[in-house]
Amino acid sequence: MDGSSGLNSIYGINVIVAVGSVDGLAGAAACVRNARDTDVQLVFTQAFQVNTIDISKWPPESNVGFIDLGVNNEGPTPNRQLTVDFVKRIYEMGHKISFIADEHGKTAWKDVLEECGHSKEELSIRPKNRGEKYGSSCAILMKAFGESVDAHTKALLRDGNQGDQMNFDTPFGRIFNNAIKSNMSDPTRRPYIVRCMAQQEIPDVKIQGWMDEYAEMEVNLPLILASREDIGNEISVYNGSIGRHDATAVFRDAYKMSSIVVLNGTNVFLGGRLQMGISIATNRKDLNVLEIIQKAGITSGGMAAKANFAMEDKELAIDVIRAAAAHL
Ligand SMILES: [Mn+2]
Repeated sequence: MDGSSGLNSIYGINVIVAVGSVDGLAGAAACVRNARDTDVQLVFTQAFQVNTIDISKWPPESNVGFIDLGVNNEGPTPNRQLTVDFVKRIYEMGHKISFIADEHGKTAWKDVLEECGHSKEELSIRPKNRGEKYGSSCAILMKAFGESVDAHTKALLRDGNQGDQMNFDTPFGRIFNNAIKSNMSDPTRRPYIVRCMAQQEIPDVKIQGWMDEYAEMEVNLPLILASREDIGNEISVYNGSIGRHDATAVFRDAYKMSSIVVLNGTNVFLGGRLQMGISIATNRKDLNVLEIIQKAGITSGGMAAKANFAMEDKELAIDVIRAAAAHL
């Protein structure tokens, strides 16, 4: 495959389905910049959520590209059928998959395409295995684009490749990472940022505002960590109401002090709306905090490693978690 065929394929693209990582965002921006259709539809998803994508909104006979999207055969609930059904739906609706720039496993993609009556030979850019020469989606795109693309495109792909290795300390990496992390669940941010950064090197006022929110979170992180209260049984309580914060960063650092972390005054999704509540999280694999809290009759959402609930349930939640932790 030479550079020009990869680039030709991008030129005719109508829909990009990408994962919302820095690798996915930078790769999508590089593709938007080099596409003929400036209104390329941008769909951000995760491997385990492709069943929720509404294909009916896509332009007829779209050329579709996947970026950083692996087959859903890993993670806590592997179910590759989800990916098979998604690919089948795309073809049934009259669209065509033009390229798959993904490094999560080429054999898995080959098998899915064949199960859907297609083959990787139809792709202008083919999936790779991480650990091969092309360790990120941006690296795969860089190779496919070749030397003919402009400096802006190359910079996007270079920084996206760094982001895939968790290095966000690059001009574009910092913009994508910081503007997204201050509100991971806002569905409007990713398409907006990708379209903007496809065309310019510096963030606009809106994106700068999102980055400033992240800067505020970084300032608050040590203050929240300093609020630690050790209540025994490997449980620490932190005061998140100090200010805007990245809860994931709080938990990551708090696990260095104790295996069970209670974060008071943090944004949680409960009953379909975002509200101020409490999260209890653990890095212990033998403790399903969500199950324990739900069994106590507390309305709670989240996952095995992290439960979200309302402020008023704090005492009961801590009691049941303490009891469970003490018995394990
Ligand atoms: Mn990646």
